[in-house]
Amino acid sequence: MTRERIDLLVRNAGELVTVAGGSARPRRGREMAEIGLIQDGAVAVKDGRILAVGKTAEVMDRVKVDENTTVIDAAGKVVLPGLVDPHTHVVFAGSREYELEMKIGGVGYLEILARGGGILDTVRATRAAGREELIATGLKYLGQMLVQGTTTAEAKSGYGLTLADEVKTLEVIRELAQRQPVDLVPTFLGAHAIPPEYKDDPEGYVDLVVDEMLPAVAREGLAEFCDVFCEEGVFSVEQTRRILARARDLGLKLKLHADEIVSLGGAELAAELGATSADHLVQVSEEGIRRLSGSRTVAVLLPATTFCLMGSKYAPAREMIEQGVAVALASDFNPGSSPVNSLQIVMGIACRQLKMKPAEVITAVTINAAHAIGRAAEVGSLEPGKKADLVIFDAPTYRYLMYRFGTNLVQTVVKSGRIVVGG
Ligand code: IZC
Ligand code: ZN
Repeated sequence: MTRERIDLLVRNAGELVTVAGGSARPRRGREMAEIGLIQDGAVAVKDGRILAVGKTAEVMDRVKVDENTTVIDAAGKVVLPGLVDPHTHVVFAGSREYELEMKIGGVGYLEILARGGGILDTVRATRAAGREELIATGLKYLGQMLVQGTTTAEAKSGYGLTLADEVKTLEVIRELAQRQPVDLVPTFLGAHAIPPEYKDDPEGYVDLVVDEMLPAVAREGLAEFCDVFCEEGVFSVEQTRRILARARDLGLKLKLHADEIVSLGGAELAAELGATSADHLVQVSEEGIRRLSGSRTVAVLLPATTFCLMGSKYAPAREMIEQGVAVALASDFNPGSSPVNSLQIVMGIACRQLKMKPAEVITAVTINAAHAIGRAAEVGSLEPGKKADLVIFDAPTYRYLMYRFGTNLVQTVVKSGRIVVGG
């Protein structure tokens, strides 16, 4: 057999975590702890794709390293697939640090929104912002995510809430995808809040989303997913069903903000509609868990949000995993309920508050996260043919990543075979 010349080799990894074998469907139940751990592992990369993965000696036998091959020695380090963040609101203007005192004083998230603040405050700032400003802040936030190990992220609109401002946001996401290394998956979230001009006519706003925004977004190919903030005082289950059914007819894939603050039956609706993911699920019902476990819908949990909202109840992750729900984790990065864009922090909180085991957490931020945004064939594991996205952590074991929570342990990030962080 002739050995293939390669562009990049990562070798001698203390722990190489492949998460291989889960590309066809999300991992659930006990499978969530199967992470394909290889000691003294190596990854060979050619033309931006993974060519070989295995023990260093086996990989070295199959490839040809020449003077143009970049070789990284990962002895004593942990190598993971590039992290996937399947729920972010990364395009927005302004910030909402003044909500801290309100939250400490016991004012609820939905109460702040009902007073015309919260999301609506960010809507005012985002409408007023030009494209260049949104691109500049987006580049800054995505750069922060990349240095912390995120190589693919979902990105939602939802702070425009007019046709023009939603299109502006989705065009900014398209521009951001071309201007920095993190792969972006665009989601239309026109149904994020009822804008002030429709305060007394919420059905009129749903009509606008269904009759004008969705057809325009689909026609221009601006989004791959449609999401709705299905929540008490925001969009009802009926309104959500109407919006998502239309989105599905137009060829978009579906997501929902489901059962976050009030248990409305969002999980059941996600399963009914065949949504790709149901997100949050802090207040999911027993029936909701049952429906999700019998569906292909991925449960995307956002524990940094519960932490930032100072909530006492977290999503019932253990129960979901034990009942066979496929669980993923995301940052929910946004200016209100989760100004956190580090998946390492989310991973640390997931162990401590969701009681997820370190191996389950790894699955939840790699292959299951990739399934939650329809990218499992391309990213989320280290397997031949996939994009060469990987992260080298200055950590002796994968468990150390959750244990040492709060410090950025990333040493090197490789995106599509190119070193984009570290050396
Ligand atoms: O800006 O508060 N939950 N949407 C739904 C958010 C949080 C974002 C925000
Ligand atoms: Zn969200």
